[in-house]
Amino acid sequence: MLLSSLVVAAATLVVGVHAHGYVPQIKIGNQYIPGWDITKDPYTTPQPLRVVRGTKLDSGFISDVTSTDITCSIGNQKLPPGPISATVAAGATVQMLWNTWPLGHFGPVLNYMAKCPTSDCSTFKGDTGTPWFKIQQDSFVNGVWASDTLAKSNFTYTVKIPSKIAAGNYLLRHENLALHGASNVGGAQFYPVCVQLTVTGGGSLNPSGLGFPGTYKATDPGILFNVYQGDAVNQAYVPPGGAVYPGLN
Ligand SMILES: [Cu+2]
Repeated sequence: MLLSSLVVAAATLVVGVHAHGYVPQIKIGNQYIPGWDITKDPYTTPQPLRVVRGTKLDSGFISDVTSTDITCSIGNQKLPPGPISATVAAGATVQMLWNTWPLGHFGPVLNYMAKCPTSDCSTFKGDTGTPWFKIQQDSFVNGVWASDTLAKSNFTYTVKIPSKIAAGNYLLRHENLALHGASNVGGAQFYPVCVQLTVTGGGSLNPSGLGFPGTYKATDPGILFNVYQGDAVNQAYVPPGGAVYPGLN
């Protein structure tokens, strides 16, 4: 029994160090919807249709903000095999259920959307132009980084879909930004995840203006940042990508 619990503890530690985390499931209202499970979905033929964009066979980070991987994670060039989306009402929430997130990979949690210009999102890469707008961000609140709060909240983060955006199909870009190595240029680690959504209701707003790649620069103060300089500095942290788009709710 002692041995088996040690094995479990060791396995958990290995996952925490190497796997970072991904989003195998989301929740809208009371409904659980499969995300992208990197332990199963890449090995299934034909590739299953998932509302979370698939990635290459790992959950690794992106460090080059000029790469098209920054849009929707590693392998952004690969589009889903067909149309699928999760339906959510404007003003409602989408819960991102990460499988895990390591404490100590701390930083802000940033959330953007882009309206898909086509009839569904399955052919939209979102990696050219400036289709994105920021909808929600949390950084350093009451002495705790948002990613640590996510890790301590059953690896769950809740995104509110803006109430005033126009109905239609969108990509939601949900991102953990780990700053533990960010005191050197190129040391910040980006973990974006994209979800294909159909937003119902809403209003008449059609925001845009940000590009991935494009908006983030390696030397942005929220990307090149020494996270170990103390609380006073952390309180002044300015997340990359600017302010949340005004008037969304
Ligand atoms: Cu790591």
